[in-house]
Amino acid sequence: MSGAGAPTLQVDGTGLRITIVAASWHTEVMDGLLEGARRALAAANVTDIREVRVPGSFELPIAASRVAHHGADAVVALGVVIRGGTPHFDYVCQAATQGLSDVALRSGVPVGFGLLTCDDEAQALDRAGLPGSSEDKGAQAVEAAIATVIALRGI
Ligand code: DLZ
Repeated sequence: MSGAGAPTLQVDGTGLRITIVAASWHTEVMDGLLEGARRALAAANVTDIREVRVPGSFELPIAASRVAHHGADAVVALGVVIRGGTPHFDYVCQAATQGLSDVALRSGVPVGFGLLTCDDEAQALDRAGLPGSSEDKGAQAVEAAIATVIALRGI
């Protein structure tokens, strides 16, 4: 999947309560995703920010579900899964992706999807919003979550 074609979203999240739920595997990539998300929240004027850390991406949906049912206007889920030599990658990616989608649909609370699913660490670092990265998926997940809150309010 290519990052080309991503929209430029100018979002104002003033007054929103946003919680980041973040996995802990692959520290350097996660640090980049988290910093990108924090930068985007500041740029969008969001000041009510919480952060919840979970062990791995498999645990993102349960944390996102709890947060979505306890007052957050939006959730931003961050994680990175790197393909190994076993089918484990597919199971973790599938569970996290489907789980996060279920949380959004069942709760009605937008979930920004900042889960990287990569073949190797180099792909992940290139998307992590670090110096030299070509993409900033943590920031994009924040912008998408805020834009969706605003879009839903207009319906
Ligand atoms: C077990 C596992 C593996 C092999 N790889 C990753 C990964 O690349 N990224 C990630 O976020 N989590 C990984 N995990 C951990 C699972 O997500 C989960 O935390 C454990 O299976 C315990 O439930």
